[in-house]
Amino acid sequence: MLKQEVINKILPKAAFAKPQASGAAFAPTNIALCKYWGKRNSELNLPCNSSLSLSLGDKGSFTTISFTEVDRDQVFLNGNLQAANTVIATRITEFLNQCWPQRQQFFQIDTTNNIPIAAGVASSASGFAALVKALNQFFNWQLTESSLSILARLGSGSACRSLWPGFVEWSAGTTADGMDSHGYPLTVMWPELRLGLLILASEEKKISSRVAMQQTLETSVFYDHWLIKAASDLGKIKQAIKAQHFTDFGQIAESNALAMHATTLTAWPPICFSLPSTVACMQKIWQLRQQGLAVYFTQDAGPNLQLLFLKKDELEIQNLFPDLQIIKPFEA
Ligand code: 2P0
Repeated sequence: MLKQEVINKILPKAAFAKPQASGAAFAPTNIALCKYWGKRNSELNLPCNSSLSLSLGDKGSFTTISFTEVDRDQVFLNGNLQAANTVIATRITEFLNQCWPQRQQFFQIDTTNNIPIAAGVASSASGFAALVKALNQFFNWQLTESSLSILARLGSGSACRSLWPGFVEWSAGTTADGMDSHGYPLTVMWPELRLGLLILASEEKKISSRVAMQQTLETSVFYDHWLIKAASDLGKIKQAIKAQHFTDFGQIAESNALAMHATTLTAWPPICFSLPSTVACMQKIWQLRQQGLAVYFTQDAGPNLQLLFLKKDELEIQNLFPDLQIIKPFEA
């Protein structure tokens, strides 16, 4: 199995021989500004296109890992034991089985997310990133950040960007084993940048990102155009970040999100992540921009929007969107 070969390339020999008492680590949630949408290899979560994200400072997952005497893995989320058949427990156990085949030892994994699940921001990204960091500490692997990023990607694609704060690029890579497909931090800081979480619905998604991106790749006639635009957007947004040119930055991010959603709408069966309230908020944002306010949005695989704006407009935007949860990605 290819995944096993990749894991064997990354982990040191006798990787599980010398456990510490426990491992503990934090990883931030990230929001993509140039989206990852579509895989060239589903087993390894290798993307068709490179992407770029912004980590949400101290908002994310804190995970501890230790051995348990119980004869199966125990996954606690925010203090609550998750049933073994839940998506989260199954994905973690499968991942641990792949890292350590034929293991006789089981783990207790405690994850606390300090961003509410209802916020509609993916927790699998920070969750898998924190898990591989905690494993790295527990077994004293001393892996490089790039190796940790590859390992996190095998759990969930977007997790490979959650190893660093700030802006992170995930290079799609070209090799079959994906050893060149991992995150790279951008050195740019942008202290005035703000990201607002606009929660429009918190019920569970009807379709997972994993299924939706595959369905899109297989059926949308726009998919090839998406790949061309994704490459172009990535180059342009890196320039806008470097120049701290906010309106270019916001426009590229918003346009990229809308293009991703255009591909899902043109998939068959069609996938529409937006609700009427999502569209109403988009129209409100477009109207505010016409009135001169520099506010843009991005949208993940769900109905919620994430607003992009600068510190100087923070008060005005908070008044316009009273429920907005404002994140300062570059301020403690
Ligand atoms: C992203 N999303 O770049 C894109 C944009 C959602 C919309 O990555 O199958 O949970 O585990 O690799 O990473 C969400 O998909 O999917 C995602 P898998 P993942 O953030």
